[in-house]
Amino acid sequence: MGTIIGAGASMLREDDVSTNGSGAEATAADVDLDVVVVGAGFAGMYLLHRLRGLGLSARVIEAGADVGGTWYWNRYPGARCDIQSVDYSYSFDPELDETWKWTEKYAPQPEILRYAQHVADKHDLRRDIQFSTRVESAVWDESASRWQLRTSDGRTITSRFYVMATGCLSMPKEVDIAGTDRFAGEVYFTSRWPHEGVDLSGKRVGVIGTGSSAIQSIPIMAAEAAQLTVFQRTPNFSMPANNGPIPQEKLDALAKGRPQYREAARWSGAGVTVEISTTSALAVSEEERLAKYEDVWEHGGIIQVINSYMDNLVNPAANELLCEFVRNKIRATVNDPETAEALCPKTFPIGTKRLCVDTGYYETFNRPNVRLVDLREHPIASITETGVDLVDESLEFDVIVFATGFDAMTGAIVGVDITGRDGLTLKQAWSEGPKTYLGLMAAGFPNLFMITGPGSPSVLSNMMVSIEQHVDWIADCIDQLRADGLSTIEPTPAAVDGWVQHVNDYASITLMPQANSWYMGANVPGKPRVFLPYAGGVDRYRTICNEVVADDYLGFERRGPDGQRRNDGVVRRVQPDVQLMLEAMAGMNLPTMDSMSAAEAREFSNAIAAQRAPGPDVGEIVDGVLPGAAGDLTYRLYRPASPGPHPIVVYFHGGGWVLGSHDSDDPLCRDLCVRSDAILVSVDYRHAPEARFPAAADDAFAATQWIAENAAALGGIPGDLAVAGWSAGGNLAAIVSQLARDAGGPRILGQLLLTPVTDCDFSRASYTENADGYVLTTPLMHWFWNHYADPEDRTSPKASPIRAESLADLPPAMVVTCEFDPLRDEGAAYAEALAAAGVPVRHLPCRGQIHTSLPAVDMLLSGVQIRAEMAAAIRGFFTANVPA
Ligand code: N01
Repeated sequence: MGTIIGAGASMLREDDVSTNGSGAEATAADVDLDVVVVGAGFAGMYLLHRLRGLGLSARVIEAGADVGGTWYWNRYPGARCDIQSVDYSYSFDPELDETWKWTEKYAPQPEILRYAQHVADKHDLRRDIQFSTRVESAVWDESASRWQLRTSDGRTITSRFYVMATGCLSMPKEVDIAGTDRFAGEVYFTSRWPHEGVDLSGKRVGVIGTGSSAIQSIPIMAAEAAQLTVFQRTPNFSMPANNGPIPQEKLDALAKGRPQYREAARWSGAGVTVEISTTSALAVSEEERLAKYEDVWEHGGIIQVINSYMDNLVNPAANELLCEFVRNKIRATVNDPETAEALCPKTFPIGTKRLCVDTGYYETFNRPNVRLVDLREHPIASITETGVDLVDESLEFDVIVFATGFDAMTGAIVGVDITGRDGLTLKQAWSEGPKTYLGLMAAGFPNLFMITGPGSPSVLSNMMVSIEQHVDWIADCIDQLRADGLSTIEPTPAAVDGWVQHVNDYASITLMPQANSWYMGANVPGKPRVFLPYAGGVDRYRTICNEVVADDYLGFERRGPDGQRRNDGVVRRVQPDVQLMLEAMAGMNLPTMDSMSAAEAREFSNAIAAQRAPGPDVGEIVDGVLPGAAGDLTYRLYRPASPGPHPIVVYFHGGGWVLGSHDSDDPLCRDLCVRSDAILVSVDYRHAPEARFPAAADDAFAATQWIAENAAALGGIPGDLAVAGWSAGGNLAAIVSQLARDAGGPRILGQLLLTPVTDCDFSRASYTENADGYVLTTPLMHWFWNHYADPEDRTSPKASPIRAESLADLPPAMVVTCEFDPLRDEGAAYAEALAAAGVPVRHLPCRGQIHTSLPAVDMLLSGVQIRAEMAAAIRGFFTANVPA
C-alpha cells in the first residue's frame, strides 16, 4: 500500500485504484498519486521499483503496449546496442546478473527487449504501468502543489511528483523532405518498425539516412532486397562491432567481483570501465599510434576508440589522425574508390557525432545490388508517387525506409504539453534551448523531474549507469522531502543558469560543438543550437550531484507546510579545464610554496614550469643583456615571423617579485607575440629577498628606458612601446607606466595588466573568498609581500600603484582579472580608479578563471579567447585603438 507524502491535498491510496493483469487502469475519473512517471523504458521501470520500495503510490504511463522503451520501438533489422550487454544492464538487482545470461557481446534488440520483459516479470512491474496511453498535458496546480495530468484515454490524474522518463532518442524527427506523403509504395521508419517484420525480398528499397540505425540495418536489408539504394547526406564514422561471444577479459573482470566491477563503472567517465589514455596522439610515433588504433579497432568499442588518446576530442590535429585511420579502413574495404571516398566523413571531427557500430556496413557497398547516392552531389528534389526524384535522376522504389533520426533529448519532453507555475510552458521556457539544473529539473516547474535530461551525461554515457544514478537521486530526493515534511522542490533560476553555463563551458573545451549533430540539436530544422548533454563525464557528474545533496540541496528551493528552504547557489563556477587542473594538482599532494624557503620555492616552480606545453613557435628568439638599475639584467626577445620592424611590448614575468624568469612565462610571451604580431621583450628584474623593494620596480623602469632607446636596434618601431605583465609583473608594468609619466618618458602607448598586484591591502573580499584552493593563496601573497617589502614601504605607489597621488594621464590600459583570484578585487579597483582618472581602460573580468590559468598556454583551452582579447588590446595600443 502506498504511503502518502506531503500534506494538504486528498490522495487516494494505491488500493483505491483497480488494476488488471495487462496494466493498471483507472476506474475513478480522478486518481491521485504520489508520483506519475512517463515511459516504461529502463528508466521508468527502475524508478517504479524504487518508488514502490519507498512505499509511494506510483504509476507509469506508457504509449507502447509493453515495457522496453527504445527497445520496444526500434525493431529494425540488425538493431543492437553499441555498449556491451554485460555493461548495458541493470546493476540494482544482483540476482538479475546471476540469472540472466547474455548470448552475445552486443545482444540484438529482441534479446534486450526480452531482458526488459524479464525484469518487469521478476519485479511485477506491469501492474502499475498503464500501457497504450499517452500523457497529453500536464499542468502544475500551485494551490494544491500537484500536477494535473490528462491522458489519451480522457482521464485525469493528479500527482505530487511528475517524472519524464521518456528517453533521449524516442521522438522520431519529422521527415523534412518534399513529397513524402505522395509515395504510394510501402514506407517504414527504423524508429517505428512493424512488430510483425517486413518482407523486403525481391523489392527495390530506398533507405534515407546513414546514422546508426541505417548503418546497422543496411547490410541486412541489402541481403534481402532485390536492389538497395542508400541516400547519404553526411557520411558517418563506423567501426566493426566484432560481435560474438562475450570477450574473455570481460568475463575475467566480472569474475573478480561483479559489485566492484559495477562500482568502477559508476565512477568512470562514460559509465563503462575502460582504460583512459593520458598520452597525446601527437606525442607518440606514427607506428605506435597506428598500433594503438588497430588494437582498439579490433578489440575495443566506441568508448575505447574515442579514448585511445587523451586529446582525441579536444585537439583538432589529434582528432584528424584518428579520422584518417578510419577513412583508410573505409578505403581498404570498399572496392570502388569513388564510393569509398563518398563514404569517408570529412566534415566533422570523429566522436563529435555518435560513432556508429556496424556488421558489414562498408562491405555492403561491394554488393552488385547496392548503390550509394551522395545527396551532396545529387540532392533530392522530391519524393514522388513511385520513388525519389533527384535533381538529375528519377529512381523508382517499392519501399522507402526513413532512417532519419530523432528530435533528440528534448523532443519527447516538450512533446508533452507541460505547463509550470504562472502558466509558463516548458516549450516557452526552453525556446532558446533547454535550461535545466543537473539535467534533472527546470526552474518554474516544481516537482517535475527528468531522467537523463538535457544537461546530464545521458547519451554520452552508458545509459544504464546514468539511468540508475538519476533514478536513485530522484527517489532519494523524494524520500528526503518526505522525511523533512516538505512537499515541493524546484531549482533556483541562478542554479539553472549556472548549470547551463557549466554544460556549455564543458562542451566548448571539446570539439563536440563543431559537428552538425543531434547532440547540438542541429538535425532538426529550427531547433536551437545548444550542446545538449553534459560532457564532463559520469564520474564528475555523480560527484556534483552528491555534492549538491550534501550541501543541503544547493541550488534548490524546497517548500512545505512549515515554510521554505531556499539554498541558492551555483554548483560549479570554475572553468571545467581549470577544475581538472586543480583536481590533478590536488591529487599530487604538492607542498605549499609558502612553507618553503625562497630558493626551494624557485626550484619547485622551475620544476613545474618544465612540464608545461612549450607554446607556439615565434619567428625568432634572442637572449640578451641590458643595463638595469644596479647592474646587468638578462632579457629574452620574441620576434614575430612577419617582416619587421614591429612595435615592442616590454614584458614583466610573474612570481611575486621572488620567483619566475624568462622560462616561467615563456609560453605566454610566445602566445602574445604570435597573436599580437608585436615584439615582446621579457625582462628579468632582480628578485627578493636578495634584492628587496624597490629593486624590481627600479629595474623594470631602467629596462623600459633602455628598450625605448634601443628600439630600432632591437627590430622595433621607435616610439611604438607598450608594457605588459602578469601578477607581480603586472604590478611592475603599472608602476613603470607611472614612473614614465612622471619622468616625462619614455612614452608608453598602453599597459596590459594581467591579474596585477596593485595594492598591499588584504581586506578586499577576494582575499577571503579565494584564500585557499586556487593555487595563489592568501598565505602565499603574504609570503611574497614579506619577502619583497617592509610594511612601511608597501604603501608606496612604487609597490602599490593604486596609491599613486594621481592616476591621470597614464597610458590606456587593459586590466584582466580572474574570478577565483585573491588579486581579483584590487585589479578591478585599479581599473576603476584608472577610469575615474580619465584613463581609457578596459577591464576584462574572466569568469571561472584562477590566477595562474591564463598563462597556461596550450594546456587550458578556456583561456584561448581571453589571450586573443589581450593580444587585440596590444594591437589596439599601437593603432590608437583605445580599449573600451
Ligand atoms: O539517427 P541519426 P539514427 N535528407 O540522426 C539523415 C542511437 N542509436 O536513428 O547527418 C537526407 O544518427 C541524416 O543525415 P545528416 C545512437 O546514439 C544507437 O541513425 O543530417 N538525409 C543521418 O544520416 C544514434 O546516434 C544504435 O546529413 C536525412 C540520418 O538521417 C542515435 O540513436 C542504433 C534527412 C539520421 O541519423 C540516432 O541514430 C541506432 C533529410 N531530410 C541508434 N534527415 C546503437 O546502439 C535526416 N537525414 C548501435
